Amino acid sequence: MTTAAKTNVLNLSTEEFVHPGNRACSGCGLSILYRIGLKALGRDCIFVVPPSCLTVMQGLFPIAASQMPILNGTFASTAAIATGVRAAMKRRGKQTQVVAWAGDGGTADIGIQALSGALERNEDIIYICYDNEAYMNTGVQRSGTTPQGGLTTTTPYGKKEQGKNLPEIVAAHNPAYVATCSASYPLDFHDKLLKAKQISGLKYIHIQTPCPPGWGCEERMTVKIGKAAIDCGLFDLYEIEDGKKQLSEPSRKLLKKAKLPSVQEYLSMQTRFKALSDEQIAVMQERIDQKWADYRQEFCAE
Ligand SMILES: Cc1ncc(C[n+]2csc(CCOP(=O)(O)OP(=O)(O)O)c2C)c(N)n1
Ligand code: SF4
Ligand SMILES: [Mg+2]
Repeated sequence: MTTAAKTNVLNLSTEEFVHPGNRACSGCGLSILYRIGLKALGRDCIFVVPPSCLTVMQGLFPIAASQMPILNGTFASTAAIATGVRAAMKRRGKQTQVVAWAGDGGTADIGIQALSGALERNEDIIYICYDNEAYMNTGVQRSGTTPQGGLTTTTPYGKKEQGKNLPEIVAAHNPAYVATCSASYPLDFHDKLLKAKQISGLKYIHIQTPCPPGWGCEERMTVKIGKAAIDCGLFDLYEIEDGKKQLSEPSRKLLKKAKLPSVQEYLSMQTRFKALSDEQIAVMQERIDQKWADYRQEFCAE
């Protein structure tokens, strides 16, 4: 049921699908995911990408970072375009994977209607949302997934609302496959993509993606911060198939721990949370503790 860790640094394909050099900031979590993810997807795929850091990273004309065909569409229509491209491929008898790859703004906010329709129809596409928790490409505006209390240019005193739990919203549509990933565990992402390729219907993969300029951290901290989010139990890695949720190893191992590190450790690694009060952090910690108490009941029952 869960993805076995098949790929490691020794057996990871040495074939590269991304040309050296791209326009991402140094330390960008997305650039790790993109390079490793393409190794899992292979050459027979077409990407549909709305405006985002990924559009810029893939290449501003005339420089292209990617070796795959990419359709840059409008924000609102990513899943609808992917639906049409897949239908065209099917009509031609081709197995080509159609991969919609969008940011959190393009998924949780502007593209959610087209995504919801594609989910309801269970279209045979892979939809990847890399969630850097704000509209980064245009200068760090808040998005639907920006966490409560997070500082952005449009929430200068901290975001009031809680972030949308997008993978759970997607899961409520009962698609073929839902998985969460982290830029800090690119091989877990790689193997979940390998699995997604074998499943027909809509496969949704949601990736927490640290972004140094947007999160207010040093470039060298990207992987550590992503791991800290998982280790403190804030962000969980899991898969949902046939409505059944299974924690992936980096999160599953937390079930055995009597106490997790406090969320404060994760928050203090980034300047975007510096407006949070002690009371707000305590509420956040309570929510995490409750979630893990529920997980222990669900997964350690027998
Ligand atoms: C309809 C529309 N509105 C606004 C923009 C400007 N715009 C381009 S990229 C972007 C941010 C996208 O945010 P997200 O999807 O989270 O991706 P990220 O930039 O974080 O990678 C915005 C607002 C646009 N291109 N089209
Ligand atoms: S702003 Fe963030 S997501 Fe965008 S390229 Fe830079 S590090 Fe990556
Ligand atoms: Mg974003």
